[in-house]
Amino acid sequence: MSDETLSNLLHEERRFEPPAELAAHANLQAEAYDRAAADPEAFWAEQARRLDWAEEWTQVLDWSNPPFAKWFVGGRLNAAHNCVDRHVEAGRGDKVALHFVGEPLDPETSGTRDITYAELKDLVCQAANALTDLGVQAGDRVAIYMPMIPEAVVAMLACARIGAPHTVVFGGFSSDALASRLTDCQAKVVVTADGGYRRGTASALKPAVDEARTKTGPEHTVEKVLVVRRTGQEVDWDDAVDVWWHDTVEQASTEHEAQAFDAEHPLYVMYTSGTTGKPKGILHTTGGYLTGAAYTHWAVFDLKPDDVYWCTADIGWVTGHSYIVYGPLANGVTQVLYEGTPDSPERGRWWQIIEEKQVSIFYTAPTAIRSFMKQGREIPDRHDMSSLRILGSVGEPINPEAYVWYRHVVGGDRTPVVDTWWQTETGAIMISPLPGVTAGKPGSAMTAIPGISAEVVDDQGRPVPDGSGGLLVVTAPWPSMLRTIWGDDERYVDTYWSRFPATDERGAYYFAGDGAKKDSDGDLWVLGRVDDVMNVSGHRLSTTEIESALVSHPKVAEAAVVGAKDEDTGQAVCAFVILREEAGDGGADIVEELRNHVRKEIGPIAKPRQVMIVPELPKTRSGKIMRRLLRDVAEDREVGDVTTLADSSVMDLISSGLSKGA
Ligand code: 6R9
Repeated sequence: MSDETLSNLLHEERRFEPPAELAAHANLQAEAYDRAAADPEAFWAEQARRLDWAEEWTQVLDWSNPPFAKWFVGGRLNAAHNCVDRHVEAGRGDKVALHFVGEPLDPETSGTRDITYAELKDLVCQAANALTDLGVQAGDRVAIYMPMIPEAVVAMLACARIGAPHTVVFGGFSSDALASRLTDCQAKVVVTADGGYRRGTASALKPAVDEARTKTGPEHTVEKVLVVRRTGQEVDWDDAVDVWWHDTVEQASTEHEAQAFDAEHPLYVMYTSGTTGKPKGILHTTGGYLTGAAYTHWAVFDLKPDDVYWCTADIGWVTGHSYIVYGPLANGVTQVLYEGTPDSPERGRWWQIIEEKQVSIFYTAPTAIRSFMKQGREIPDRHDMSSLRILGSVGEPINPEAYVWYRHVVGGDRTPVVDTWWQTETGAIMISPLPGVTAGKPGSAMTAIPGISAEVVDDQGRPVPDGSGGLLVVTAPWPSMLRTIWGDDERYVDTYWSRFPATDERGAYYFAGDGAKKDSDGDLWVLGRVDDVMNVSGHRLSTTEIESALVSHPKVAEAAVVGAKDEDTGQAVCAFVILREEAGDGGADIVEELRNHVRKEIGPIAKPRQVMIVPELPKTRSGKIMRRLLRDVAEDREVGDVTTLADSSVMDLISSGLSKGA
């Protein structure tokens, strides 16, 4: 990364000190960093004691066969017991676990209700009994393909309870995507629903399962499909395979003895896209993962017993696993579970829910924040959100302007913003401010949290000096790290551990695939995937830097930047921009205005060759911009595979707008 470029953009002078009250009572204080660094294993053992163990471990970490880690060796526990039963046993059975808010406003069909920990325990026990009756045993894989309804959480915990690793497939994925996952992990049972609600209408799920079963090839492993009746729509039925949730789970006993499993027993497989077409099945195990999820949720959100927490992710994404199901429930929190979209039936829906449920901790993605910025602050301003005390961000680098807007408009300038960097592979938050300790800088994920060792290194694996950029690595194993790629140990080693193998001086580093920089204070700025780094005339430019520069222009709501092949410069900067609503069409000179704005903000080298004003950007279901598709447009190629887009028509919208000469 050229230092010149970096020092130009990352010139962020704004600092937000933690509110005094929060700092005084923060769960973690500044001393935790040194304490954890002095003896990481003792620190992690302390965190593991947040959980109930049936048998304590004999060794905190076995790293004798890197990169295959074993944490809390010999320990035994049950994840579902930790997320549910122990809260009931401690007399907190009446506490609300889930404020479920169903999508339809009609109370008849919405299913909107509160579920206490005692009720959740009964539901999980019933589902565990029903799955056992369907033949599921410890070690068998169960796929979950469901809308965001309480039964999805129940199904996950029921699997955990009986030691059957689940694989949750996002409900918006196609039958092909589902089939490839069912085949890869050889699922025995699929839990699904007839359908779910989306923007007020019922949309079907079960047909995709039926179709996927026909595509899973000769070694067809799916024996049973367990179906929740959610929308009441017509479904095809195969008596040999399909069973209704209400005929089985709801009839089952609420008594179920949770058996303890080894700390390294597989908890779940979560598929995530890699650089090749075949998705990677990221394997997480029980003790270390649950320790990481519970500890980070407690520390990073400064969780207190009376908090009302809301994470807007879908459970089909790792954020839903760690920060809706396992972390929050292990910590016994009250949380909102919302089935719908942010803008249905009207644009203020999220803010209305925050007001109504008195949400105090809110965790969402930059892409959502930018789309609210685009709509203008009048919409959030209609709601009283004074219950909020901490805001979180995850999924992409948050542009400084979006961070400041989030803090100011949503948080009323009272709330620290925690920009949390982590991955499906890391299982839990790795780099983030601590809300009661860190003076936050807009756009920076700041430092590795206590217990985690991260570094920015050059191509040789040498730490870069403050003020320069390089590759983000994790330098020591951590409890919630992935254990392997399901069925493919070699790919696990190649993908994550071969870029910086062990040398005489040090062990191997975990290569995260992200570029990052250390600013002059040594704080970290994650710059996005390294494949998003462009090289323009020999200068390395980060897409995020240029996007942030564009978003800092008052007319811009959102921007995506790609490097397109260029005969002269190797690559050239191409920007796709969505304007804020109040900016209208931006005026006749909008393109030049934006090109010059980037030139002024970063420097001539970053001035986009092209700026295209578009109505939408192509995003995955987890809100990440698919730059690969934009690169196809920028390089005038046929647009590639769009099956993982949240809305596959977006590319048509973009192409048709551009061909009309926009
Ligand atoms: C949790 C999650 C992981 C990738 C990661 C990085 C990007 C996530 C970020 C961030 C900058 C943050 N990412 N959080 N980049 N700042 N706070 O998103 O998991 O879907 O596996 O994506 O997302 O590029 O490598 P996952």
